[in-house]
Amino acid sequence: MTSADERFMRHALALGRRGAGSTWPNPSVGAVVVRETPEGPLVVGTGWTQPGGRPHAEPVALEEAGLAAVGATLYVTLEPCSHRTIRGGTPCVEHTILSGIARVVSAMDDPNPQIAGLGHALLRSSGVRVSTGVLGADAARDLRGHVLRVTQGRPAVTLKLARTADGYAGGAGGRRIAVSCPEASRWVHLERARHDAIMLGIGSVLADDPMLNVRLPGLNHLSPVRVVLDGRLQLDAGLALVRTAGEIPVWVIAAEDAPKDGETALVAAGVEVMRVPRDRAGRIDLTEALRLLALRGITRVYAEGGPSVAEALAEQGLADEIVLSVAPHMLGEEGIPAVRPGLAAAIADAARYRLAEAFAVGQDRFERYERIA
Ligand code: AOF
Ligand code: ZN
Repeated sequence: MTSADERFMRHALALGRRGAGSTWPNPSVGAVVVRETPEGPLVVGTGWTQPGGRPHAEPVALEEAGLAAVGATLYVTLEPCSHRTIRGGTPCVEHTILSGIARVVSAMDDPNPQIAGLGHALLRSSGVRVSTGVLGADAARDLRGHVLRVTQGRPAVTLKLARTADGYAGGAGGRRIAVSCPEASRWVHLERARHDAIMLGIGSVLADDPMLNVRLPGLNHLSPVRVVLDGRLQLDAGLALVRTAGEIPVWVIAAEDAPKDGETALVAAGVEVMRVPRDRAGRIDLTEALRLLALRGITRVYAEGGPSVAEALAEQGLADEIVLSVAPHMLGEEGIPAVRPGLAAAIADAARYRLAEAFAVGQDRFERYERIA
C-alpha cells in the first residue's frame, strides 16, 4: 500500500457516501479509476452505486474511463461482486477484467456469502493485481449496515437524541418543546437522508405528530421509510405520518397480540402493518423488529426516539452509533429526561461505547459514540 493508494481510496470512500440512504438493499460503494501519466496519476473515471442499488459503482466508473481504463488501477471501497443475478446482469469482476484494468485496490472483502473473497480471487486468476484492506476500517464503518445485514440479519442503527441544557427531550406529560437550533435541525434532516429508514416509538409520534421527512431544498426525494414501533397499534389515521403514507412509506411494527380493529384504516391509508412477538418485558422485541427490517432490505436505521426506545436499543447492544446533542437553553421545569439510566450507563461503559467525535452545529453541541463490541 502506498500513500497514493490511501489518497485515491479516500476519494472512493467520499464518492460511496453519496449514495448512503438511497441504494438499499445494496451498500453504497465508491469507485475511482486512476491512470499513470508522465505528469503523475490522473483520475479518469469515478462512480458510486446508483439509486436503488444498480448500476454498481464499478461499471459507472469504468464506463466513464472508457479506453483509458486499459492498464489503469481501479480503487473500490468493497470487493467487486462476482455473482450473476437476473436483475443484475454482468458481475463487476467481469466488467473490470474486460475493461483492461491492470490493478484493483479494494478496501475490504464483501461478507455477502455470494461473494466472500470470490471477487478478489477471480480478478487474481485473470492476471489482475489485487491489493485489499486499504482503509478497510473506514470502509467497514461506512458499509456497516450492509455488513450487519448479510452477517447478522439486522441493519446498522444510529441512535439520535437531542436535549436541553438541563437534560430534557420533552415537556411534562410529553409536551413537545423546541430543543434543537435551526442549523442542527437541518443537519438532522441531512442525516435522515443518509439512512434507509427512520424509526420512532409510538410515544414520540403521538406527542409530536411529526412528518419525519427530509425538508431540505432539492433533497425531499431522499426521505427514508418511516418506521413506527407501536406495540398496541395506537397509530391514528389522522396523524401526519398516516396522511402522507401514500407518498413516503410508513411501516408500523406492532406486537402480535395488538388489536386488529385499527389495522384496516391504517392499511387503507397505505400503511404497512407488521407484527413481531413481545420480549420478556412485554415490549416489542427489538431484535425481531430489526430482523424484519433487514429482511425487507433496510441496511441503515436512524432511530430518533424517544428516550425509551433509545434506552432499550442501547441496553440491548443494538445501537451502533449514538449521537447526542445538547442545546444551550434550559427547559427550566420538570420534563421528560432524554438520557435514561440504561443509555447513560451504556455510553459511560468504556467496554461498550467510545466517544468517537465531538462537534458543534449552530449553537448545539454534539457527541458521537461508536459501539465497540
Ligand atoms: C459491487 N459494487 O456498487 C455494490 C455491490 O442485487 P445485486 O445483484 O445488485 O447485488 C447486490 C450485492 O452486491 C450486495 O448485496 C453486495 O454484496 C454487492 N454490492 N457490489 O461490486 C457495488 N453495491
Ligand atoms: Zn458489482
